[in-house]
Amino acid sequence: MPPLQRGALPPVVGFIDMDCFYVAVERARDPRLLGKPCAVVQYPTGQRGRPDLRPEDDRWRTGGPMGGIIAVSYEARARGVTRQMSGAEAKKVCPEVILVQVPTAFGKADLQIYKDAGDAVVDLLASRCDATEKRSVDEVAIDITGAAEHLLASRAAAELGAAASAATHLADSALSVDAAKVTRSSARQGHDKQQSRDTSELADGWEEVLRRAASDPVAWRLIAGAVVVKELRQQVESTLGFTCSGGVATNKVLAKLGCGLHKPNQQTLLLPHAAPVLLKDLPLDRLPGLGGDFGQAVKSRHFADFVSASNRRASSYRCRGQTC
Ligand code: DCP
Repeated sequence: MPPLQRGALPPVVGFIDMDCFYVAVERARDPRLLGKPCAVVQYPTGQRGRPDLRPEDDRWRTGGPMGGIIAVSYEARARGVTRQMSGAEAKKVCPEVILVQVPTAFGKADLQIYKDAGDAVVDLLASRCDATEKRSVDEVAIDITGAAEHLLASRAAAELGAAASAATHLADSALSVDAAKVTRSSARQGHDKQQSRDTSELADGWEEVLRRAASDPVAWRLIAGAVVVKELRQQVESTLGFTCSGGVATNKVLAKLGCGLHKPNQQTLLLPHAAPVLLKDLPLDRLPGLGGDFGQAVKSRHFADFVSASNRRASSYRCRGQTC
């Protein structure tokens, strides 16, 4: 294994995104929901004087007024339920779906149980990370450089390679490149490719990666980082009962991008050489920060739906600016 040169190499960055988070929190509170198609719905607005529903109250809704869906279990996604639907629409496409309303306090949504669960995840991750950065209620970027270096110093290379390759997709594998081609909205709905977990496809490319990593300290550290993320994800599940997906790369943007490629309960390693392969056909809206209105503005400015096309247009603008 190549010698470590702390400080001279890029950091090892992980990204953790909880799977169907509000549903997971409800499932941890009520195991009857486990394995079932279910969704969390907002409280009905415009209904003054309704009694609040505390977290411990029966919050299952079978009919009547309810708000829109804000979180969907993967079992319900497979049956056609999406976040854009109302509770009634969800019941139409999937009559067996269980709808759980968010708790309310003082007539408004009370999101404390979800915030507390997100904080518990961050606290647990912090115990083994150099730094944590909460990016949303259920997303955390983690600096795992120290933990990765510790593994490199304490475990055999073959053991690390075997552990990483058994649990981690490579971001430039055929399966990942295919997964990257879908837009953010279909990714959210859990498209087929994203949910596939064929182990032969998972192994695709790993032999070559491990061979090359023997003379590439950056890659070795990232491979060790994949093992750290795998262990952290296992710890989150065994301690808190939530599954999550993970990404590993040398920066937050790429780690998050990798994380979103394979969900739920999977993880992806984005080695430096894989970035151009992955970015080539990536829909612009898959890039962190470009999912909403700003992404739409960038798309129309560059007349481009894909990262590669937008790059080409951006360089041709620069070129024209320099009269070349
Ligand atoms: N959420 C919300 N309103 C929205 C979107 C999300 O209240 N319009 C809440 C419910 C989600 C949580 O935030 O569970 C996290 O949102 P994500 O977009 O990360 O989606 P999920 O975690 O539900 O699903 P996935 O497994 O696709 O990440």
